[in-house]
Amino acid sequence: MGDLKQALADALDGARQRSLGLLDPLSEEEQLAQHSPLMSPLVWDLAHVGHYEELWLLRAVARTQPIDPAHDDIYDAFKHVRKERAGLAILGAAEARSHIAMVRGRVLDVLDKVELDPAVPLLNDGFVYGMVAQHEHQHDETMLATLQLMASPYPHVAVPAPAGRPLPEVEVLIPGGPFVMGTDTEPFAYDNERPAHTVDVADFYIDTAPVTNGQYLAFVEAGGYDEPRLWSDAGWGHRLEADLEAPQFWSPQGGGSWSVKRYGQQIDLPLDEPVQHVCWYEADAYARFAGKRLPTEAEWEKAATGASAAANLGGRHFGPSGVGAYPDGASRYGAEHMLGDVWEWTSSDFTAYPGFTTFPYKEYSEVFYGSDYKVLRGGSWATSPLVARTTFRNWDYPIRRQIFAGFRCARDV
Ligand code: AVJ
Ligand code: FE
Repeated sequence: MGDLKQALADALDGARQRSLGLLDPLSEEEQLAQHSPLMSPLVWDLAHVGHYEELWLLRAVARTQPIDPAHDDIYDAFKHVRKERAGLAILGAAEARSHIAMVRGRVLDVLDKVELDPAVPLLNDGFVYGMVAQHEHQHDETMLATLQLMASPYPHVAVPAPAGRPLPEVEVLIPGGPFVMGTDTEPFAYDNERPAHTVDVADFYIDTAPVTNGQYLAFVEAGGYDEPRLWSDAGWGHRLEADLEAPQFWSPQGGGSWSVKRYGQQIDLPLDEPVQHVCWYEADAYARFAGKRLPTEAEWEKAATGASAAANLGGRHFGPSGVGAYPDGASRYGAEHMLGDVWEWTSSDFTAYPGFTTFPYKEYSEVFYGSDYKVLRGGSWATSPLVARTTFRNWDYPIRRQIFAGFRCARDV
């Protein structure tokens, strides 16, 4: 096998070891259960990544026949909403494992023989293999969100995250002017990151780091959740309807102290870590409280120029690091934690870049374009380094909190 093929096989293997490792500590019942109406049964995610792999690395690449036609319904994310999936005839824990292992075996045989023809867009630079490995890692992050929602503690070993350090300055100045947004050259970039195009932004300040639990606590304690003037109309409506009072998983301990539930353990709120499990409406209200605003995704991407993957990624810490823990990952402008720790809500809707074309299928990006979804950037502590890059775009509804999302603020000069 050539170097590229070996790297692709390694990427697939790395994703698989991660998926299996995440589910290893769980009983069959826990893998089949519906832990939240927002999430799939864990074993559905596992078999779904195998089905996606069959679709792209066997059926698309090698024109094979469907292994089990029923899977085209059961494991299609568009055919059944998440809360219905436990009621489908899904594979059990052992069956799912042997099924996806069988698919993987055939995939490696095909990879061995296929010509990665640069004239075929799906195969150029091994794109479709990168797409499938990224997809599995994205579902691993989804599974980590499900595990956090489980009623019983998730047995795991968290490698302690590095401590923070005092930041040199609270915000950095990003000079206005054109920059190149998106990419034409990242081999595994999704269609929504393309094409590269020039965008002009005015001078702005952006926070050096994401808003911390300590900073967010000041908003909670100042009555931010009871001050409609800090919220958008839709945000205030949602705050009332969902009875939001603090980030998800926080609980007051009396006397002004708070704890947070993390994978079933109750810990003191770590004040120096980025806040997570806040929805877009909460982020937007906090920014108003701070006299600032959320950055646009163009501003975010410009500020992130040169940020490196010296960052809290890959999930081994099971939570964010202290703010300031990764000075080496700073962007060209001195913005830290742009990659890793928490996804960062931006003010932008998820829309197509000028010149966008769907590739290779419209259900990855195109069907989600519009004003229903807000863009998140940067990846979280649970995001694989294979996925985290400064051009990567994530999106979700502005009410969602189960994802590992926080934010940083910006302001005009
Ligand atoms: C990009 C995270 C919004 O989980 O819905 C997984 C990724 N796409 N399978 C999602 C995805 C197809 C997607 N997000
Ligand atoms: Fe998927």
